Amino acid sequence: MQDAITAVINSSDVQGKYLDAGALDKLKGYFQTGQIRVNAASKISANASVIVKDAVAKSLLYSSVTRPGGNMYTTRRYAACIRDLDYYLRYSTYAMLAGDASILDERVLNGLKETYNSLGVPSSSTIQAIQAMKEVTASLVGADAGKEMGVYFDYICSGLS
Ligand SMILES: CCC1=C(C)/C(=C/C2=NC(=C\c3[nH]c(/C=C4\NC(=O)[C@H](C)[C@H]4CC)c(C)c3CCC(=O)O)/C(CCC(=O)O)=C2C)NC1=O
Repeated sequence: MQDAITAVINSSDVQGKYLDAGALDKLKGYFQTGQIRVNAASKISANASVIVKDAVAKSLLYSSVTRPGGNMYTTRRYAACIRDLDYYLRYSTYAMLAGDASILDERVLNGLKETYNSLGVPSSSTIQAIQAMKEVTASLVGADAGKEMGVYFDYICSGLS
């Protein structure tokens, strides 16, 4: 896993250079938004189950996936879906804190599309639910942090499509 700091340092290190103005600007931006990131993470962890529940209500509930024959039908599958959404929320929060998406590649997206294909989990409905989670999260944490969280929710969606 990388974060905004190691990303900048690693790229200077491979060139054998001190941090240049661009690299320092990136770090400055990251440090200046530190409080916003931590506050957002705190609100998200206190409200995670509500965020997931509201997102499901906005996107999946009473759709074809929750009806007989749909991939969320039966309690076991419904619960697996809720659990997956909670994974996406938790890992997006980690990535937002780190200011870097690499944790999503390593721990979430690696092999996910293949797993979903083999179990018939519809990526399009999953993406809809993640987009709903993006809206619900933004309304909770405010526009700036919401936009930053959106980067990582979108990253998961592109990994799934
Ligand atoms: C932390 C990283 C991580 C991820 C991301 C993860 C995902 C993940 N989701 C799974 C299943 C599943 N995922 C879903 C999800 C859905 N079905 C729908 O119709 C909805 C659109 C959607 C929810 C948004 C369902 C229903 C299953 C169970 C499918 C089945 O067993 O038939 C499985 C198969 C094994 C299992 O059931 O536990 C994995 C590995 N596991 C992990 O360890």
